Amino acid sequence: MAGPTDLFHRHPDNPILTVRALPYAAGAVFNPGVTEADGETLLLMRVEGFDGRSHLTCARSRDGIKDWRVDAAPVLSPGLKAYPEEAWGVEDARITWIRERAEWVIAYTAYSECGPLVSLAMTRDFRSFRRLGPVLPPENKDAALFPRRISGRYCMLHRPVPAIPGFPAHIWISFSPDLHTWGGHRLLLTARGPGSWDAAKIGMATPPLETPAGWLILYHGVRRMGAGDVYRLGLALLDLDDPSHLIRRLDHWVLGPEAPYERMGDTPNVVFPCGWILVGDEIRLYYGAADSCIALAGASLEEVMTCLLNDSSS
Ligand code: BMA
Repeated sequence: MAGPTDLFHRHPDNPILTVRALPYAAGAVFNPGVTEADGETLLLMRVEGFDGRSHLTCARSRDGIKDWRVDAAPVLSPGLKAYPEEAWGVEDARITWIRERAEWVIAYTAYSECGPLVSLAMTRDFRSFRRLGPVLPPENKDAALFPRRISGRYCMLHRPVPAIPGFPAHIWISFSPDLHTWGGHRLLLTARGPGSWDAAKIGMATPPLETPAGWLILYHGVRRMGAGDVYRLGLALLDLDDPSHLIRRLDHWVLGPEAPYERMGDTPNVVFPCGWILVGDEIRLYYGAADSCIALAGASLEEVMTCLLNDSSS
């Protein structure tokens, strides 16, 4: 049986996308959301401009690895008068196809002058977007929606930050009848504190993936080291009918910065995915590396589930 750190395999062509693939000049491209649209892989990438603010731009590819066609202009940019909470940029889009709505709902970080907060936007074509605006106040980010209602309610995972300096930041779950109003807030997954790889703060990586055994959750965990933060990834499983119930959580991380493009960049030692897709049994995980470029890693869903379900750590 594959151990936790054997599950994900980096693609040999990594990094699969850098700023050189963009049709306009920018500082960095990273942390993409991903979905399948019109038979292609679509990335909604965070692009950092030379003013230091981020916007979102689409890239499409037939095989999801090469020949990316990047839009000539951003699809979601900050600076609109109607959305002052985006004044410092829009970041880290997580895409969920919601079948009953026949549209994608995107949870992203709007960076306001009062800190980061959670905003939602909808699209049917990744060309025009309908913003719902902020749904959770600052400081909050790393939000991801479930693909369907559970017991009649939409569900969202997110990461509020405690106002007390040094307090760890955990993942919460909230519920909504209409995507506008969120309540029933509950603590779901905690940063594990000193001595662990996910000590200081944790946040959702990708939207939850439905499996017969439960909702598969990938999250990032941060450990503060002498030389700075290290971002790694962990797995957990939530109950299908009651996602506020944690079934299992691995003790070990499953992917951490090792490759040079993950170790060196604008922020060293970061692997930061915002999306994955399932192709047959293969999980394709797209992630930002060192806040500078985009990389791809694959894993077998069957192996992931076997590892998680046979783990005796929690
Ligand atoms: C997090 C987010 C991510 C970023 C990561 C590492 O807090 O802001 O966008 O990739 O830090 O710098």
